[in-house]
Amino acid sequence: MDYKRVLTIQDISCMGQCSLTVALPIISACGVETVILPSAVLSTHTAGFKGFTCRDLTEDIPAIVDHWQREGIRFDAFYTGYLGSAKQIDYVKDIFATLGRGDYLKIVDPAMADNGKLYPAFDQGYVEKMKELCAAADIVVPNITEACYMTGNEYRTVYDREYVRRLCIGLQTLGAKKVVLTGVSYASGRTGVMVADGDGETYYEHEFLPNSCHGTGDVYASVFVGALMRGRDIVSAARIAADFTVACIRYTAGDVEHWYGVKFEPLLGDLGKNF
Ligand code: PXL
Repeated sequence: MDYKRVLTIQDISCMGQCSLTVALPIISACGVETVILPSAVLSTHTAGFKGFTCRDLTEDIPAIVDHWQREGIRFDAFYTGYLGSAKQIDYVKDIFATLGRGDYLKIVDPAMADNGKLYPAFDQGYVEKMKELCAAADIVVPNITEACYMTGNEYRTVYDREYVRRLCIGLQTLGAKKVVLTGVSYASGRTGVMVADGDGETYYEHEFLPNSCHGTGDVYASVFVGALMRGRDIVSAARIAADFTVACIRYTAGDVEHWYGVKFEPLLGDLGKNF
């Protein structure tokens, strides 16, 4: 087997089933070596818990990267999610430019917004910086809100294919080679992902489950990265990721205590069977 090594750069939310605590187990379950670079350590994620702590790790990154350089450590892919600061984005761009091997892939989930709003830690300055990172990416995996912030389109909850095409073209005009836009819904009870890969667009539609869960974007992007690394093409990877995410949301439905994340762990064994 072709053994791939991914570097994922995002925060550790100690509690909350998102970012690294999701990416590490999921990409590993896909059979891919997963190296982590924590952007920050938070006691919980920022979407619903009150009074969380946050230690930004931006200043630790250069020494870590220097060490990896000295050791000759290289990666087949980079996958970034929630980052700690705008300055960190410059470090991440350097990492993209220096630590890849072979035809390495750069996958950016611009995790900074949802439901029409930026997450509490971010502002327009961060959006501008994230546009730079997306410009350097092979594949970006935004939701509709993030795509709107980065392309200057107004956020809508009801839209047509033309609107979605505008978002994808806007992201590609920034410089992102391929776009996997999540949460694209044209009919009630249905949602899906739009893959714009430069040659055309492919829409994969699936069931919409009303219990919206935090962290589903991270579950989605992690499976997508794992599937790509296991040799799936972009449309197949987008489909496997969507099916797994829906299964996790369904598994979590009905547990009101579990508002902060998706219960993905019992389904990891099934995920591994895809590969
Ligand atoms: O799931 C995205 C995410 C990741 N990390 C932190 C977050 C969020 C979303 O709110 O707060 C710290």
